[in-house]
Amino acid sequence: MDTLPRAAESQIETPRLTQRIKAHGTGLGFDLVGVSPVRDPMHSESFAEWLRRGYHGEMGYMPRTAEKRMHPGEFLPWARSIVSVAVNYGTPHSRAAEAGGIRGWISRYAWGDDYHDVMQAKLERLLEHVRREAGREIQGRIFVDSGPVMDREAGARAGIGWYGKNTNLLSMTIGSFFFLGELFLSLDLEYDQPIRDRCGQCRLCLDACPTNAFVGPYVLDARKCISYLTIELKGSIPRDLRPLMGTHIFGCDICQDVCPYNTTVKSTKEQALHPRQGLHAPELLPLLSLTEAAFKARFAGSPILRAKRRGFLRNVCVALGNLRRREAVPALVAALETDPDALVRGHAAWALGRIGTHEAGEALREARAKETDPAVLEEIRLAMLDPEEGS
Ligand code: B12
Ligand code: SF4
Ligand code: SF4
Repeated sequence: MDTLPRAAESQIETPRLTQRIKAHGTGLGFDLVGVSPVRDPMHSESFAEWLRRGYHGEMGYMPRTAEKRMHPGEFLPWARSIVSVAVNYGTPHSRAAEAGGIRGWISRYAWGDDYHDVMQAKLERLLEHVRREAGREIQGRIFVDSGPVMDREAGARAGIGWYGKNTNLLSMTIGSFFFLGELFLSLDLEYDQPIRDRCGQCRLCLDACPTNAFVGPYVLDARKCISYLTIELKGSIPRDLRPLMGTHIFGCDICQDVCPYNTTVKSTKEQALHPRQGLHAPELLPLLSLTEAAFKARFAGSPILRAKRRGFLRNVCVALGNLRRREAVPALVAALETDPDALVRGHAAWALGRIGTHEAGEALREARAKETDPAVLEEIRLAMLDPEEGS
């Protein structure tokens, strides 16, 4: 948090300043800009209940920072207003995988550069602009999913979108494929109003979730969500959920892809968020042979780094086990025999068990004789016990 020396110029009145901040935000490439006062979240009780029920799983930072998330005015006592911004990351790429090959699915938000970097840079420029315009000493702080702030609560209060039943914020103009960020300011501004719910009787998203992760409308048990399983969960993926994950190797878009408000999504204006080469429906087998260095080089500046090599290759194994293509057996056998990470070897064993060919069975038997890690040995034992297990 920085402060500026008091500027000599006269102060600009609140409505005009608000309009100028919004116009500048739009000029910087934000698709939506809204302003709200600093208040406790509208759904604090739902959040507390979500934590009490343990729906956050291993995301220990959620309960650790809950007090700050629920009381932004105590967390940042100097702050008066929040400028919420949204950047559309939608592109017209279809859900259908590209023709041929053995392919997986990376969620749309992770096709381009890391959004934290893209939005942080724009918000810094917006903050500089606010300081120039305000003509007096102000404080400001930027968040892009980067601190104990509830991005969707701020966005909803600022009229950026309404809470869809899938818990994502939805906008009439850009659907829900957008990122959120905030600029907290020590300025009073003119505030927007929340917009009304437009989900009505629809429940397409709730019914489409392959892991049944929604406890009900607006409540997600993150522990079952493919996004959590493929990105946030660091260890072994629960065996009963693996068969439900399809070919997702990083995140999931299903509950947004089915939403009627996403059928006519405009393509992002942000070049950095357009898909990098090979990330739309990527070929899976080459990913299994990525070394640590190759993984870091291939995904430099991408959100995919968050899963780390071990988590990402674990996910690739699960997708291959679900595809059950015999052409994948040699690559899975190589992973089972030589991957340096026990997590990857264990999930490769599971995938071989699911594919269940003679060659896969032989590889499992041989690995059982050589493997020393107890968790991998258990995966091998279960894979050999019942190749159809979990299907
Ligand atoms: C933890 C987290 C996750 C977790 C948990 C998700 C979740 N729903 O909470 C996991 C890993 C599963 C996840 C997944 C995804 N995430 Co996420 N995630 C977050 C994070 C860090 C915190 C969210 C949070 O506070 N959760 C707590 C729970 C209780 O909140 P909630 O589920 O939203 O519940 C609220 C509503 O349901 C509402 N509510 C409750 N009852 C009622 C009743 C009514 C009538 C109404 C109207 C509302 C309402 O109040 C609750 C509390 O606010 C935010 C960033 C941030 N700092 O805010 C990003 C964030 C929410 N994620 C984001 C994205 C893009 C995703 C994915 C789409 C990524 C992907 N493709 O895989 C998926 C979407 C999955 C889904 N259906 O939500 C974006 C969402 C942008 C948007 N348009 O909404 C955010 C805002 C990041 C960002 N800065 O852009 N995420
Ligand atoms: S992101 Fe996928 S797994 Fe998670 S709630 Fe939506 S449909 Fe279900
Ligand atoms: S699919 Fe239907 S219920 Fe779900 S967010 Fe979209 S409009 Fe709302």
